[in-house]
Amino acid sequence: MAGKPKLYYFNMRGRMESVRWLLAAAGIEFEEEFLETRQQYENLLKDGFLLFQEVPMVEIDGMKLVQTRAILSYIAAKHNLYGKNLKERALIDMYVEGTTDLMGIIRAHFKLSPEEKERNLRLISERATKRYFPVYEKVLKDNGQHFLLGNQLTWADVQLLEAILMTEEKGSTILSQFPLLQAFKTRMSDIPTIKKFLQPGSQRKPPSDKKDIAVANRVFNRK
Ligand code: GSN
Repeated sequence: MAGKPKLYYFNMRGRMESVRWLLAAAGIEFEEEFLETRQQYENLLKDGFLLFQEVPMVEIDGMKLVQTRAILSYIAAKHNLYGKNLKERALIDMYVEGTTDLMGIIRAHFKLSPEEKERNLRLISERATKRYFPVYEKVLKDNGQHFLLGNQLTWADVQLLEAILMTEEKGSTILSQFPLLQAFKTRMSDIPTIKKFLQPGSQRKPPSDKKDIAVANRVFNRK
C-alpha cells in the first residue's frame, strides 16, 4: 500500500486549498508539511523536488507532482471524479476553469489595499452573480439532477462548492438569486466526507491574512 499523499505548501489556503478539498471529498487522508523557513524551501530545491521551483507540490504514488492543475486532475482521475469519457472530461474541465477563475479573484483579495479591496468586492459580486453562478444554476436546472454532470459526483462539483463558500465569505447573500445552487450547497455539504471536512478541526484552512504574506516573503526571499 502506498503511504498517504503528502502536501508541501504554506499553512494557508492559497493554491493548495482545492487539493485539500478534492482529497477530503474523495475520503483520502493526507499529511502536510508547512513551509515556514527559507531553509525548508532550499532543502526541497536541493533535493530536486520542485520541478519549477514552485509549490504546491504533492508527493503521491511515488511521484512528486507540481502544477496545481496537474495535481488536481491526477487526483480526480484516480478517484473516479473526472467523468466517464472524454466529453464528460471536457465539461468538467470547463466548469472547473470557471470556478478556478472566480476563486483567483477572491484569493487575491487579502493582499489588496483598502481601496482596492472595495473595488475587488464589487468585482467578485459582479462576476459571481452575472458570469459564473448563472452558468452552474442553468446546468443544474437543465439536467434536473443533483450534480453538474447529472447523477455522478465529480471534481467540478467539489470545486463549485469550494467556490460558493469562498464567495459567500465575501458577501453572505450572494446566492439569494440562485435557488438551485442553494440546494446544491446543502446537498453537497451533507456528503459524509465533505461534512467532515467542513467541521472545525479538519485540514481546511481559514481565509488568508497579512501574516501569510510575511511567511511567503520570508520563504521566497522577497524584500
Ligand atoms: O498552478 C501552479 O501550481 C503554478 N502554475 C503556479 C505556482 C506558484 O505560483 N507558486 C508560488 C507560491 S503559491 N502562490 O501563488 C511559488 O512557489 N512561487 C515561487 C517563487 O519563486 O516565487
